[in-house]
Amino acid sequence: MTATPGEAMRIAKLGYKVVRTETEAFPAADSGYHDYAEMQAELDKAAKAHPKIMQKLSLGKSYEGRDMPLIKISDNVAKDENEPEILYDAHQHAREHLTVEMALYLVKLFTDGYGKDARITNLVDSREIWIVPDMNPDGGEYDLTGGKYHNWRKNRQPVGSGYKGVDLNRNWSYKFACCDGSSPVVSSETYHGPQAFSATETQRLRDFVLSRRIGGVQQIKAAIDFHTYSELVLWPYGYTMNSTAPGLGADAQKTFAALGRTFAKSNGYTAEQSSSLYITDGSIIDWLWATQGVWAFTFEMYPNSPSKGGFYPPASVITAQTARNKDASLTLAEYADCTYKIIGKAQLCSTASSPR
Ligand code: LU0
Ligand code: CA
Ligand code: CA
Ligand code: ZN
Repeated sequence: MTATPGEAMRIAKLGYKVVRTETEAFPAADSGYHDYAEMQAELDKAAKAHPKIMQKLSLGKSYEGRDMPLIKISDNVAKDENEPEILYDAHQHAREHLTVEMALYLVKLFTDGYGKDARITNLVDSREIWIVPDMNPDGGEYDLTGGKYHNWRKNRQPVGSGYKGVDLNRNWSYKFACCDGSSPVVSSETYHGPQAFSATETQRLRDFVLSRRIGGVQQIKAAIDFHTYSELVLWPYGYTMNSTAPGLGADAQKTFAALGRTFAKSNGYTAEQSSSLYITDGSIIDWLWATQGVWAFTFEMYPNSPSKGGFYPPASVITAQTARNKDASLTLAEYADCTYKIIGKAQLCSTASSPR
C-alpha cells in the first residue's frame, strides 16, 4: 500500500504506524500498473490462494539486492514431473512496464482458470510453467523515482565513468558483441557490458535455465521474452540477417516461422525474424535457442506507435493488451511437447535426428 505525504500524515494522526519503505510507485494516473512491491504482493496473494498448483520461488537477488521472483505453475507443483516446461519472462528493459502486467496476467490466467477452463486445466496438468515477472527490478523501480518516468532501459549496475546500466538483452553469451547489434560504449542505451553475463540479472536467469538441464536434456522447451513496444512476434536469430545459420536449419526455421505466424494471427502483431527489426547480438532468444534448444520468441507488445503512449501507455489498456496474448501464450505451451507438429514433421521430435 502506498500513500502521498499528505495521506501518510492523516493516517499517522489516526494512530496508525506509517512505515517508509524504499519502494517506488507509479504516477497516480497510472496506478493501475503494479510497482515492484505491488507485484510481489499480487504474486504472494496468488500463491496463497492456489497452493496446490502455484509456488512462488526466487531466482536470487538483483544487483541492488531486490528479490527476483520465480513462479512455478503445474499440478503436483512441489514435484519435478516429467512434463514439458515453458518459460515466460518479462521486463528485461526497465521502462517496459506493461510486460510485468503481462506476466501477472499469465499467473492469473493459469491459476484462476484451473479447474474451470478445459484448455487451461489441460496445460497446468501436463506442463510445468515457469514465469519470471521481473528481470530488471532495479531499473524498473529507478524508472519510477520522484513520481515521474525516466525513460530508463538498462539495469542499475555501475559500468565505469560514472555511468550505470547494462542492456540485459545484449548481455547473453551467444554471439556476444559479435555483429554491431550492441554497443561497447558505457553510456549507450544498448551497452552490452564488459563481458557476457556481466549483469547480475542475466546471471540469475542463466543459472536457473541451466539448472533445468537434467541428464543432459534441457527441460524447458519453449519460451516467450516479453518486451514493448511495436506489436511484433520475433524469432531467432537476431545476430544475422540469414534465415538459417549454424544451429538453425531449414526445418527449425520453418517451425519458428509457422509458430510465429500462428501467434500473429491470434494477437494481430506482425511476425518476422528478429533481425528484420534490426540486428541484435547477445539477446536472450539467440542464447536460449542456440545453446539450449529452447523454442524462444520475443513479443513486442502494445502499442505500435509512439502516439499511443510508446513505452508508457495508459493503465486503461492493460486488460485488453495483456489478454490479447492469451491465445498465443497458450498455443506455445500446447506445442511445447513437439513443435515440429506445426510443419507436419512430428517424427523429428522422437528420432535421433532431433537436433537436441
Ligand atoms: O532488445 C531490443 O532492442 C528489442 C528488440 C529485439 C528483441 C529485437 N526492442 S526493445 O528494446 O524496444 N524492447
Ligand atoms: Ca505437474
Ligand atoms: Ca520437469
Ligand atoms: Zn525491450
